[in-house]
Amino acid sequence: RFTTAAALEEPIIPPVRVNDTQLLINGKFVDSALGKTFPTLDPRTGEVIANVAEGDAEDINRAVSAARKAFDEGPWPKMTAYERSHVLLRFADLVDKHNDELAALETWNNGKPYEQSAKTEVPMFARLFRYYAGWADKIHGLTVPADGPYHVQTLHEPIGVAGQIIPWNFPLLMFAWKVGPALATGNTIVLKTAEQTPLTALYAAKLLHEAGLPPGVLNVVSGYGPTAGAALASHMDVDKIAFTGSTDTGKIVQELAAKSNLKPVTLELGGKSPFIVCEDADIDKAVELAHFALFFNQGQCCCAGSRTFVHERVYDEFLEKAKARAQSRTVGDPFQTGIEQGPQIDSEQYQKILRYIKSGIDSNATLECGGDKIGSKGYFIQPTVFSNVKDDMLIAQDEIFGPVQTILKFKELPEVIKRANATRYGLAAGVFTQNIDVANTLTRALRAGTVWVNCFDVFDAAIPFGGYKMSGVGREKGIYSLNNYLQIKAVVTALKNPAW
Ligand code: TXE
Repeated sequence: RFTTAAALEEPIIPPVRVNDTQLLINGKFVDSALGKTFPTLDPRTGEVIANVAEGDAEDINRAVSAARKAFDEGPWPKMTAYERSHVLLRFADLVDKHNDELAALETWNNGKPYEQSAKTEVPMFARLFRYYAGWADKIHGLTVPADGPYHVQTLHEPIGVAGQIIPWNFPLLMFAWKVGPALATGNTIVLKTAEQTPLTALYAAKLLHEAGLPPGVLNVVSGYGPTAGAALASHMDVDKIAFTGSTDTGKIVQELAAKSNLKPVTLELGGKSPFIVCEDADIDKAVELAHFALFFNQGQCCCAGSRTFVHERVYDEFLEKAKARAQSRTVGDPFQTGIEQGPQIDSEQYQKILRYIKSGIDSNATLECGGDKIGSKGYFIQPTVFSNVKDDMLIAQDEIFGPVQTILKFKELPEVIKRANATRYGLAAGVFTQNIDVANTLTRALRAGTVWVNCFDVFDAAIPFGGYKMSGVGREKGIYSLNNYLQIKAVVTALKNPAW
């Protein structure tokens, strides 16, 4: 039931207005230093939504100076933790109030279904800030017993100016994963948004200032990676860099950080996550969740369950149902109700996905359904399922980042463990079984930062997320994310009268 190409010719007018936008530096919207702009596009049509100021190295310099001043002179790190927590809570209330505008902007700029933006992602965005608001006044060090007449304590201090570079697949949620912990721990920030999706971060940052964030604490620079992004990663006055994006760019960011001031780096990168369906699994549930694990967000998830391993005894039944489910997926204008899948983000990703589909066909995987684009406008792709996929095919090795499910057959547990782990990635895994021993074996054997058992894509604010191997460095969300933004200072004081 694909929306007809004709229906896509007349896109629904989004329920929100956008003006041309500027950079947010030191609490003010300003033009870029060179006066450059770039168009931000509607992925439904490829047409321009607005022109956005394009930040470059000089704008990063201005933003870093503002963040530096706000850190060194305050008031942010010097405010009480309770006051900082309050700003984040007030912001979350404003997000609730502006839920529909934020959701409309997110969908317009990214192409994800409006219902997903409005009912899941914007509420989750507010939830994340409430979660981090809760941490702000609960961060403290230890008293440490030492050999000798010393009083030893640790102070958990903010690290300073955090540089953050985010991608386009979840513009608001990536903002929250980065900005939330950095603000809760008292840091100041320069955030570089993805060139495809600059709009919601600017709007959210404006609301943060309305909630009482002092100027200079959060600066948002729209712009491209090799210019603005690289300037941020290599800046000598940035104390920490956090990045989400491709593994290749993650390597560049880490190199730039090392070659400049050796700033610590956290990276959240690509994946090729296995989704393992054992012979005793509840097949209908496994089919539905394997479908969700791959097709959610147009397949543009770093943790997508993109290698569906199915036990040979249930393979035929699973395949038939997975194909039927993909064929019933509703694709169309993301502003229309009941739509499960909108367009891919941009022409580059769209072409990349179509090339992978061709590679699957050329390497003799069986194309069960889909396999083509939809319409001539925008970046819509049919939900596609390949069966008979072998481990050495490119579609089983590379991150496709699109609506393409690849189904592989397995026979035995040790075999599937070995094959599931035979990847340079290690972000996530899904396990479907009703046997507790099989589940326990798999959860321990799989080399991945998250293993979901009989569920997938459960993203609570408190659950840490991050990758093994080339899927990344460090963890975001949860208690672990706070450490990314803290320095630990040991204070050792000699005791005059140790006996007391
Ligand atoms: O990623 P990039 P792209 C994967 C996915 C996708 C592929 C390419 O497989 O198909 O990456 O996507 C900034 N210095 N993921 O090209 O380039 C860039 O401006 C500093 C997985 O969009 O990694 C943007 O803000 N920064 C992923 C951010 O990096 C640079 C989400 C991500 O862009 C830079 C997105 C440079 N030299 C894509 N070059 C996930 N883990 O969720 C680019 N950037």
